Amino acid sequence: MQEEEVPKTLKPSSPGFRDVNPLAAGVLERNGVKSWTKPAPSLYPHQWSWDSAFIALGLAHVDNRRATDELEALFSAQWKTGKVPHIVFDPEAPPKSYFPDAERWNSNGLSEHAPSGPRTSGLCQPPVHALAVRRIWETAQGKDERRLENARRFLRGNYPRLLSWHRYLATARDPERSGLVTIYHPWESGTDNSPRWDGPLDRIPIGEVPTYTRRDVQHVSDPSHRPTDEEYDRFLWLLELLKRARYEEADIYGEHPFLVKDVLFSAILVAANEALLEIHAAVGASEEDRTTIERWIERGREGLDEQWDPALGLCLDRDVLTGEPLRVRTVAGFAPLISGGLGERRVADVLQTLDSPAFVGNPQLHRPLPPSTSPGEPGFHPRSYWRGPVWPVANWLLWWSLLRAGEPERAHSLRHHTLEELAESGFAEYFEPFTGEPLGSGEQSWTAAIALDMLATEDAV
Ligand code: 2M8
Repeated sequence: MQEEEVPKTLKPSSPGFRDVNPLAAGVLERNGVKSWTKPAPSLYPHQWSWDSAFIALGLAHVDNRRATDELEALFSAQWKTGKVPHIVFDPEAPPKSYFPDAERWNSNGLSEHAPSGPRTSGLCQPPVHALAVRRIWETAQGKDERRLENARRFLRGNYPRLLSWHRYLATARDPERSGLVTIYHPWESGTDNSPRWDGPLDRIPIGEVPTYTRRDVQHVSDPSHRPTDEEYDRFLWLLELLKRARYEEADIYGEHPFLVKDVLFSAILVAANEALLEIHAAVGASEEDRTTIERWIERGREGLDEQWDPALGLCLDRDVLTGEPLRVRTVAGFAPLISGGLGERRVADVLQTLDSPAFVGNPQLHRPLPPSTSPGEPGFHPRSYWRGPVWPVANWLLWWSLLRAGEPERAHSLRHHTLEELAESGFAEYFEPFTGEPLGSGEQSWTAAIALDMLATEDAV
């Protein structure tokens, strides 16, 4: 059994967290594979979509070339439909190191839309990419002409790819034009075993799943940090159904048993569309495109507004098949903050929930950082993956959204406590909320990447 490196404990934090910066850059360096970066040393040996976006965002501050290469590698595997696949497989990764592997997905064997070169999964993940492209552009400002020209060229090359990616999400994934993105699998949400998905998953009768061996549990010190075998059976059954539909959107939409409007995914798309508008302006694209992107933003915000639950003070996912909201309190409920454009009243409502004992105001927390699932939820588990642990990458999303919403004090607190957690315990994948114990993989790339981005951003308070 190969065990993941125990996260390194960093030197005690110093003012400004100076030690964190080189250590975070070192994690990204060590996880580098050719021109892209794997999410973790052994647990995740391929390229993951939203991880790469966060990684590029962090790399933009230390190595612009690697930041652009990261996204170039990912987008070279974009499907003909515009979909950016959630995993791009490395043919040279150690055999049997990750499951489900390229053979099990068989996406290019089943779908004419899959890219002919790189082998990929058949799903996608939240579209953080435009935020990373914008960061690459921002960090090039004020630099020498060559760097600026490289960034300009990169933007020009990637604008059409981003546009077609967002168009895919706004159409194939939202045939109802609700402004909300439909996901086909919990893996698409990125919050795989979140109790958000318990209700819709429980209703699905599991059929015959071809035998398989889990590889993920071999890479962590304790399998209880990972999803359970029952959850994996459900994940693998949904994958079988997607394969039977040959990853055809219309067929999936007609018969798949897991179709959910994901508010976190949808809110990230709105934020990404805002970034795309800036990229659009920088490359001087057409008026028609601008109108389209503006319409997507407006529709996204309206759709999210309809999912607001005043009693919980959170935004809720919706099960497309029952039409019912999924009443579970998780960090995804802060989606409106991420999509932005809120009135004062809604901002106040969201902040009240964030500060409440259901989240950051819980007196038992090790640090005032949001647990991925509220400790008050029956599905909460402090050590199990997206069922409760604190995820630095989720902290980043809220920190960035709070800054944008003009809430520097709360943003400062999230930044400070996140960096303090990493300085104390290393760049783990996630943390136990009541003890701060590092869990999952050590040396997780996106944890290091968000630290670099937080460190590079002036602390306003
Ligand atoms: C986790 O998901 C993968 C499947 O995609 C897994 O558990 O094997 C999630 O945390 C996901 O959000 C993340 O992108 C991925 C790689 O870090 O790991």
